[in-house]
Amino acid sequence: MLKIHGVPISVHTRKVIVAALAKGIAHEVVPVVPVIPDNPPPNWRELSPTGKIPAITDGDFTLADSSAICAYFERTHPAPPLYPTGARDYAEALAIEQYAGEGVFRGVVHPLFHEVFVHPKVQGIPTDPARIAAVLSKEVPEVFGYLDRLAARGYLAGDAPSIADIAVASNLVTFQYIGFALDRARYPRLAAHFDRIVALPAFAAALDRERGVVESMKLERGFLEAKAA
Ligand SMILES: N[C@@H](CCC(=O)N[C@@H](CS)C(=O)NCC(=O)O)C(=O)O
Repeated sequence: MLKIHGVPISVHTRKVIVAALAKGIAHEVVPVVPVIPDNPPPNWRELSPTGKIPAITDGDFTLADSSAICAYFERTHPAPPLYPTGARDYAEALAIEQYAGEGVFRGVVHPLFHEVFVHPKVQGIPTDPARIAAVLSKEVPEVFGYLDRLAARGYLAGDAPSIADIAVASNLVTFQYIGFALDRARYPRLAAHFDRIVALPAFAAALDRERGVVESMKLERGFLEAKAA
């Protein structure tokens, strides 16, 4: 069976799990936590040259990078499509997926996750409140403002849920898990988009599966419970 190496609370691993669930791809999640020293298996760099999660093994085939993995799924399991067919919509989906990795993850979620979780709880490094404040005051308005404008379209690329929507919403889940609120008054279209995407059956199933890990890590889950109520 296809194996997804990573942890479900990781933004990029979740993206791949949601894509696999959406396409009905049978898989098993093999836990790998790169931020915990000595956690990854000895052959990890053979599976993931950068050391990052996720990577997959599909028989004798190995592949790292969430975007490459989702593109692979699209070829092995074309239905339902996760990429729009029109040239412009397709290109926009790829651009937004890339932006989710660079702008949203690298600019916002990654630094906050490190300050709130990895530094104090894994590495014994005190949280730097100034870094958190800088991300919240500079990066978040720029990144979320852009996403809010894009979300006026309904779906971010094309007229059906695509990899762009999954990639962005996956970031917003982890952003809220670590205790930061999505400002619904300031970014109403992004908030409505988020609600719509996490309610998709594959996304909801992925979040349900994460529940145990999230609770054991004492992460914030109230934003999902509130929606479900
Ligand atoms: N471009 C990569 C990025 C993957 C990535 O940044 N993964 C994070 C978790 S979401 C990670 O492995 N972080 C641990 C580390 O950097 O050591 C992808 O799309 O898969």
